[in-house]
Amino acid sequence: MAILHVFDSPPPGANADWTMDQNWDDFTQAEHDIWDELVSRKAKMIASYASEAFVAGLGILELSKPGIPDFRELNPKLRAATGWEVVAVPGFIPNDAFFKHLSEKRFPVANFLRGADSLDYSEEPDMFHDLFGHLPMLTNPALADFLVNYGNAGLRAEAMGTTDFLARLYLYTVEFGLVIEHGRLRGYGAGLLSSLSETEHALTSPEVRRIYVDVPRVMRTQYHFDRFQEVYFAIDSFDELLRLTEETDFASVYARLEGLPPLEPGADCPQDIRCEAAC
Ligand code: HBI
Ligand code: FE
Repeated sequence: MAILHVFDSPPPGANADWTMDQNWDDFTQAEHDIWDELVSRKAKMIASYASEAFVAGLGILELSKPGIPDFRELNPKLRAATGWEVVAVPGFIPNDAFFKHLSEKRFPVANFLRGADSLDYSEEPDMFHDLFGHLPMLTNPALADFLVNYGNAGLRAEAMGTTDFLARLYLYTVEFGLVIEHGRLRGYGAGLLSSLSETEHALTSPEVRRIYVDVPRVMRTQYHFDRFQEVYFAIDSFDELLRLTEETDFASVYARLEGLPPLEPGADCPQDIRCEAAC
């Protein structure tokens, strides 16, 4: 499937801020069935490999209930947990609009679902990735606050031209992050948990680098778009992730990194602290 849902300006049906009606009543039975199949394919993997916070969030939001979630039912549950809500958008939206929504506790959700021919892999983030992958963690207060800070940092980074550095932080935490729980390694990243084979690779492969998160190190490290990551960053808790980002002056990190070449995804750094926890 080609990348089809990227826009330069809001398409018909979308507002100036890129939001649109979810039009839940327009989803077909075939689409609800695809959703149910996607959920059932993930269940075992989530139970074995996902963070407790993710599993708790799935329960709070009842995301495993049959059918595509109706935002009119979903939003009251999410709001009660952390004050966040979801808004439907047509697909991949410009950085500034994306950051503004996050800074105001609105998580943009692509309003289309992958086809029955791409159940195991969707080239584009669709509503299954956005809802099932991202929303559970948005019931976690620390992760939810982290994402507000990320949105605000994004608005500043857009003005400074340093979004690429910041985007790596999102990629290596919100999309591919690992967390240590009760001495065991678990996944909480939405991009990671959307793939059983990448989750097993990230948590168990001896080839993979698993290191403790370090903001400048993360922001300097390039990532893969089209294959498994070679490095994953682990946190001890979501409070730690939030604290780290609150205590780091991103502007001075960007200034330092501007003068340095980026690191390859598989780079080895002497300062890296390897994470020894097993899955
Ligand atoms: N738009 N819908 C959507 N989803 C994203 O994850 C997203 C986006 N626009 C910009 C963006 N992500 C990223 O490039 C920023 O996080 C850097
Ligand atoms: Fe995502």
